[in-house]
Amino acid sequence: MGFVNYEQEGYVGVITINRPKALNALNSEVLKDLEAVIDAVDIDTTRCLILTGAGEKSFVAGADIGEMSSLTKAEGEAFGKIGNDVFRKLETLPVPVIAAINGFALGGGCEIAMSCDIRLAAENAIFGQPEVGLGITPGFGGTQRLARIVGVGKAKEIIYTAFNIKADEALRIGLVNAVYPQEELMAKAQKMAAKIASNAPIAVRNCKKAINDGLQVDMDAAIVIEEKLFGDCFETEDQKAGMGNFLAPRDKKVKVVPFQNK
Ligand code: DAK
Repeated sequence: MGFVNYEQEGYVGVITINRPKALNALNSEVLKDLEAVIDAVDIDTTRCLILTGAGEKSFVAGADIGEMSSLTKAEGEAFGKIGNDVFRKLETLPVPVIAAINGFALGGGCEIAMSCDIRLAAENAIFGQPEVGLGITPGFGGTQRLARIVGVGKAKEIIYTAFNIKADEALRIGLVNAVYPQEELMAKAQKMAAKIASNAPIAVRNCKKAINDGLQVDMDAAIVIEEKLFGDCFETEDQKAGMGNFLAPRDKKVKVVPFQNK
């Protein structure tokens, strides 16, 4: 569809932001297309998503500066809301999302990567929050998510200086999980996605919710969230299959029961 492609193979879906002439910058059309693609993901048949950008140069080079330059306050707020809604959808989607960062991840590009669960980067990836150089603050969650991922001091340094950082530095500070040569990036993302998809989907989904929701509250409340989501797995077909597979007699060839997402 439009500026965003979606392909699914087995349980893994790949979302590609496809506006390479503008280095996949996010204008309101891209954001609307992305929202429509996310809304259409069938969580009964999808167990992991990969988000990437078209081309070899850029993941997402930020929000569209041309479109933003003439916004009024009210329009700026409306644009910010579209972006924030899409980013929150990705973050709270009951399916893990791996960002495969194949180049520039600046401003809104860094922010959308941080809305994903796991970040894998190509060696040419460049990260940064250049907003203060443009006269604005990071507005798609950058001030919040970056501080949570890399810590307050590093986030403030990156945001106040607007310096870009390379993939190896992003790895060192924990902004990305791993760095690969560009030509290996998608295969590595696919391999990780396939591994995630091979596990019990309800359990994976509940882990995502427990981690995300638990980080918003104090430890006592977080443990209650965990207990609830732990309990929620019991009596599912997948819990029975997972434990049954483990307990099945090992001396005989017993057929492993696959996870059904039930
Ligand atoms: N917006 C629009 N077009 C962009 C773009 C962007 N962010 N980034 C690149 N392009 C376009 C360029 O204009 C150029 O278009 P043509 O001239 O060919 O038509 C094409 O992509 C290729 O770019 P370059 O020719 O510049 O390529 P280079 O290799 O020389 O440089 C670069 C690559 C990524 C270093 C450079 O393009 C660059 O600095 N781009 C801007 C990066 C940036 O500052 N990104 C952050 C944008 S600010 C809000 C919420 C969130 C936000 C805002 C508001 N609210 C709550 C309201 C988010 C803000 C941002 O993300």
